[in-house]
Amino acid sequence: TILDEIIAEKVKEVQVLKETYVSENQDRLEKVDSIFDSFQKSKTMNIIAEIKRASPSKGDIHLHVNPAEQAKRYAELGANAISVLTDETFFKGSMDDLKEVRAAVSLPILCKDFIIDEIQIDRAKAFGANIILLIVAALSKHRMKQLYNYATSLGLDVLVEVHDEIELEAAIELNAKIIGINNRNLKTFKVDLTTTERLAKLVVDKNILLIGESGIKEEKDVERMEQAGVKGILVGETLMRSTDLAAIFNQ
Ligand code: IGP
Repeated sequence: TILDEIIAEKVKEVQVLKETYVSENQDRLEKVDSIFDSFQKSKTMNIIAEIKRASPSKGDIHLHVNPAEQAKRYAELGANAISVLTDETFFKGSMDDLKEVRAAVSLPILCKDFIIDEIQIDRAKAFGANIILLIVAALSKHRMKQLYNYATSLGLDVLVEVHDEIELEAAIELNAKIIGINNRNLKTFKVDLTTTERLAKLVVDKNILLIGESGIKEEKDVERMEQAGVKGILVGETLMRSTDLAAIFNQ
């Protein structure tokens, strides 16, 4: 599957990173509050707006976007956090995109990548991320737990991504506080908003923050996510393709 391919590539990247990465000075980084409380408390839907140049399923989306300008625009229009796709090989993003976004906005930033090693977490933090993504489908239970504990020990929020009932159970077992329900199956690329509707119902613990991810295009999709009970949505393609962002955010 594509996910296997991506993970194989990440294994190589991590090898190189371990030989070359020198940790950066983090003094310049500002502290931002965890999204957990602010998202849980707010009465309206929280939006995590994504910087996504391209994807394996859609090809180029907005390849030459200026990440800092796009993030500033998202922030002005009321986004609650920014997600930056940092994978280079499959999504044409970069850690420099993340760094530029960090310099441009003071919102929480999600480093959106396929994390399989602690060194990627170190780097995400050093480049200014506040939240990292861990994908249940991409990790063994044991590694998931290690990486989760490592990230939280560094003061990062962790968005634990699930796509089906079994993965959701693993996330709950892990005691994940923030769970993202991905409407896109990373193995087949099929998008189905009923994924969030189905899985959100199974989360009875009110102390878990739920985020609906992927395939959100129209107002009625946002309403469906709201009805499903998630407190936040992660939107990439629709925002990246839009020529009238203000109209979308004002809906
Ligand atoms: C955004 P969309 O359909 O709005 O562009 O989706 C986001 O959910 C998607 O980019 C995503 C993703 C991921 C990308 C969700 N989980 C894991 C890469 C890896």
